Amino acid sequence: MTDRMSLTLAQADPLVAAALEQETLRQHEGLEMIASENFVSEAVLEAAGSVFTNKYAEGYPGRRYYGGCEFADIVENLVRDRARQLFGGEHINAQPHSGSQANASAYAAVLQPGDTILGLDLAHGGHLTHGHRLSFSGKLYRPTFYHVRRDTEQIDYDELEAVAEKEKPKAIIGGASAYPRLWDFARMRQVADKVGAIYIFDMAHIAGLVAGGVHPSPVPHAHITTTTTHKTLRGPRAGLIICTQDLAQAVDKAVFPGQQGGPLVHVVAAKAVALGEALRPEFRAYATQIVANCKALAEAMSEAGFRLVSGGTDNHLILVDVFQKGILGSEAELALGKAGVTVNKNSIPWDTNPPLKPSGIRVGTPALTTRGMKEPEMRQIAVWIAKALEMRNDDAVLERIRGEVAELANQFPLYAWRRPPVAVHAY
Ligand code: DSN
Repeated sequence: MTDRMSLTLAQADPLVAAALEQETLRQHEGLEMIASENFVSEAVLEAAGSVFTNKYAEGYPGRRYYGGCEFADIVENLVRDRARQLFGGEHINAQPHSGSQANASAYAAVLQPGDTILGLDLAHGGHLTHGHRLSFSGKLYRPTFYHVRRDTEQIDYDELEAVAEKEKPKAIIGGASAYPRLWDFARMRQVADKVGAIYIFDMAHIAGLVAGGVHPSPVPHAHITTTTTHKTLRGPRAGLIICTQDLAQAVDKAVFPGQQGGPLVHVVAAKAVALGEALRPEFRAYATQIVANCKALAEAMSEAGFRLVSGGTDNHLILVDVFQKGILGSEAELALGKAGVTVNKNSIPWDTNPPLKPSGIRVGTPALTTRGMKEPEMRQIAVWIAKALEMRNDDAVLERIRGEVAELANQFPLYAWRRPPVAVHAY
């Protein structure tokens, strides 16, 4: 070991250490309401920052292209076993580095370039990898789309069926990144069977709710289910694939060597830890509270006069039509950021504004629920959001709200090793 190898981060690289310190403070002092984000446990963090990062393990447990993989095999097998226990699928691929790579692998396993796919339009809540023209999915395959209905703003399954019959897709893709309602998995599978398509469901946003038993599961219906592990599932930033046994070999080959080289073994280890946590009874209570919090937030936002897309929520997020009050989503995101509430601007279905200045914001409860916040805090937060949006051009008001937000956040501490200072940190 050279001397430099044993330095702490602060000694070795003060610039990175300072950025990390600031990010830690930001996470502690603000209210994290980006629907796709969460806070992992100390155990997940420890596994993700472990010496497994040093290991190459191309191949699969028991069939590696490198020596010294016996402990990598243990953690990868734990992911497979725990995911099977949690979600009930026949085969698990534990290696995707991300949700996008999980989707790319799922498609590569069952499609040829040029094949037609049918996914939810990004502008209606879908995801880039479900066929958007700028994503590999829209370049490599021929994308077609279904939408939400204008009246209910919920998935238009009749349209989906009509498009499927006309376009004869090889794969029908379900799942979304900004959809607050339940899915009709059985109806989608019925349509897929009718037109001879593979049914792929990307449950990235709702995986933790499915694991916690508070959301129906797509796994019994879909041929392939993909997910990220870092959203409601509260694991490390990564992906996972669940499929039927007959597709196992094609999926495994599509991940490695098709899409990826060596798995990130430290992240695989962290996935194992997170899945172990999700199997515990406390996780059911956590998932239940995410949804209860979201419903409380939805109600309070409605009472404050905001229109919610689809009128409410069944899951962990709401989509607020702020443009109905003459506010752009981009303005709302900025004002709320100044007030210490982190959300993202988001298009709403049938949006008349462009994606960078859309009509909505997406607000989610998974991260704050991890901090232990419940319905009363959600109602208080709705009051702050309404006030910050009304006074969006008054920096003094936003700064005052930021102080109140930090006070609340400090009552729900995150990581024990880094308590925030009492005063609001200026960054
Ligand atoms: N970018 C993620 C989200 O925020 O929903 C989806 O991958």
